[in-house]
Amino acid sequence: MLYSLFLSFYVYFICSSFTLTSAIPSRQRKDIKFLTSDEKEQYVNAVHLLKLEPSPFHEDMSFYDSLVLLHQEAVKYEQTELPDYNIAHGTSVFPPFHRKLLSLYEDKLNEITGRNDIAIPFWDWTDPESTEALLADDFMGRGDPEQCYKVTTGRFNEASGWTVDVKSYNEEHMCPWTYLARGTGDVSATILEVIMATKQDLDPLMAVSRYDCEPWDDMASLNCSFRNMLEGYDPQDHIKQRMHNAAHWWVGGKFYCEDDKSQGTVGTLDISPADPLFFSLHAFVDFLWAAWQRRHNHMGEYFPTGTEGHRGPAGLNLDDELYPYLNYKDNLEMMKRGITPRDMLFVYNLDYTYSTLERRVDFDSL
Ligand SMILES: [Cu+2]
Repeated sequence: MLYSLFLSFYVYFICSSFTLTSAIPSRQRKDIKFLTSDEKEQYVNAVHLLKLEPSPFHEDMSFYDSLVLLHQEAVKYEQTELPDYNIAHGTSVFPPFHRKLLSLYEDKLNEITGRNDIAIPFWDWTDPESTEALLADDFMGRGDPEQCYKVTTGRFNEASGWTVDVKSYNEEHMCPWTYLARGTGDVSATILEVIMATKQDLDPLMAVSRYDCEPWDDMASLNCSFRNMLEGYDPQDHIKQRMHNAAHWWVGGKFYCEDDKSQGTVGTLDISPADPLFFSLHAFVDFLWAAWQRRHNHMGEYFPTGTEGHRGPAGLNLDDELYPYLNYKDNLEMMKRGITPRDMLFVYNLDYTYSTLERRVDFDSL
């Protein structure tokens, strides 16, 4: 009985995934709160190794720091050779840009450890239990309010050798430390309203039937832009930060350190991946995209498509190459799984899935 149930799920999955060629990927991303201590240990050790692995993209840099730099390059695109090209945040390519970044990260974690089952554990930022597991001593750890939220516990504190090596390009950056900082909820130094999503808030998100709509940025109506709602902008009120944006603000924090305004690593947009917590935060963003695709049978839906009548600005269309990945076209590792939004549409093509998707749990009952 169980077996036939499994088989029917499996057949369903084959039929519903247009480009599926093999069995369920060996990498199953799951909620941090369900990780065994062995799995946590493996993951943490692999991430530390990535910080030592040389980068194939940038000279004299570790693979890990190279990912931070790619993110930074996307954020400071204005100063680049493609000034009219569109970027990774506040636009249609927000989900595929980050799916690519996570894929580079996860592929390499497996490669350097000789494994094929290391998957990014996701932080369900609507669930206090998941948050507890995230910040626990055997995982990410916490910031100390007495030391301007310096991360002193967990597996990435200063004592464990973790360092922040990419500096923010923002002159007045407020995260100057070589160690991680996490304000976790202290946003007393910002006028922004940080509204952490609850499980109930995911229902209206999942109900939006269209991926994105004009003007393809943070002003896109939440009635027609799943992407903008997921990212966390409110076109009616820019003070309000929700969903993904709120998760960044909440973990990073914005607080007073002595008398200066400061912020944590994950709250500093350009270098936010310098905190490994970033990848778990974004794995949940990615999960929500995958769940939404499944929910609407919109596996391949993406806007703007770039076709007549649905053309968006350069850099945002389905077959446009994502910035800044397009600058690394001569690198095989970068190009292996493609660099356009179209290449990023199916998680199976990237060799991973989410355990909750496999069980076909309906989103309402998660
Ligand atoms: Cu980002």
